[in-house]
Amino acid sequence: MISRSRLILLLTLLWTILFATARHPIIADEIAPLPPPSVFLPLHEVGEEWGEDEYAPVIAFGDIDGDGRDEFGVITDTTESDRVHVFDDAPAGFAPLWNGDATWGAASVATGIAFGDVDGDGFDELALTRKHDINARLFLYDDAAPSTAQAFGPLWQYGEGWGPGSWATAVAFGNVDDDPAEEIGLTRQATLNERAYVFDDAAAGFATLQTFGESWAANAWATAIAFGDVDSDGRDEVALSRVATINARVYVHDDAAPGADRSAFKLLWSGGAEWPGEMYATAVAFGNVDANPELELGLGRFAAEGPRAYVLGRGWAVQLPYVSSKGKVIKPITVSFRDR
Ligand SMILES: [Ca+2]
Ligand SMILES: [Ca+2]
Ligand SMILES: [Ca+2]
Ligand SMILES: [Ca+2]
Repeated sequence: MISRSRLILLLTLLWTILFATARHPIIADEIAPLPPPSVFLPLHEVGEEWGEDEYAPVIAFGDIDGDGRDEFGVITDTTESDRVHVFDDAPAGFAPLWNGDATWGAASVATGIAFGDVDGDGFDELALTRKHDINARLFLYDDAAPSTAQAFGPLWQYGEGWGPGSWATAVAFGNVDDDPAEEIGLTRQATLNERAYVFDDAAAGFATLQTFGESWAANAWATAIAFGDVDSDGRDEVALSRVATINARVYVHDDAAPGADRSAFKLLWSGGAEWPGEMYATAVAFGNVDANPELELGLGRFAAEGPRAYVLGRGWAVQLPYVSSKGKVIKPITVSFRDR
């Protein structure tokens, strides 16, 4: 029997074809026009055969073979088989490129995936994070370049020294300095010490550039990290979201080389300090939603009422409006340069 979601999908597809055909009658040798941008149709589907309790917590795109087209990566929460699946681009028919790490322990769950170019060669590397009580919590794999000895070979790992109960929650890539190679951002669940890291690129041996969260309360931890150039100087700033019952739930820090008059990774802005104790920030992202070149900040929130996500415009200064996704001014920003 056809499912309701499939029926809706089929009707949407049919409608789109009829709509497109009516507007643009198909003639020989004409390239079919794209549907309107309000319509997205499936190009590729993953996971039909997964177990009924298995889901895809995070997906990511990146050009891991350097041909200018992005590959697609997805992690699953399985503890029994491969945790990550990478598929080639559309012209390659989304052919499976790599399935990884069925060898992880039975208690080990993937939590994050991201693609980024840590050596600046135009081929993205792949990072995975996991929830586990021993061994590494972050894995970096090589690109799929033909010149590479082993595609998806292990490049680097981190977190072996973390105690039980400490695990990696998210990973992201960004370029916080003036070279072409990207740095790695990592967040973690822990009750003390660092809750987030920025690691330098491959040429610098993935040395720790910056850590965050040492002063946070024992019940506070970082949920996500994102990089974006919010001031158009060519270097990415760093945003963090966190679970906390007081003080800010999201932070934006400066880049790694802001110039003589500013210190590296200085706190530029923080938000969410006025939220009730049970609310926390679940996600951060940067994107460009308007005409100015500076990136805007996206924020996800766990809450039983009120906005669950925000798009925040440039305003990394004291007393600028804190704006919801509806453009409604909620309250002025309170900037806090201290945290407990
Ligand atoms: Ca590619
Ligand atoms: Ca690379
Ligand atoms: Ca860099
Ligand atoms: Ca910048």
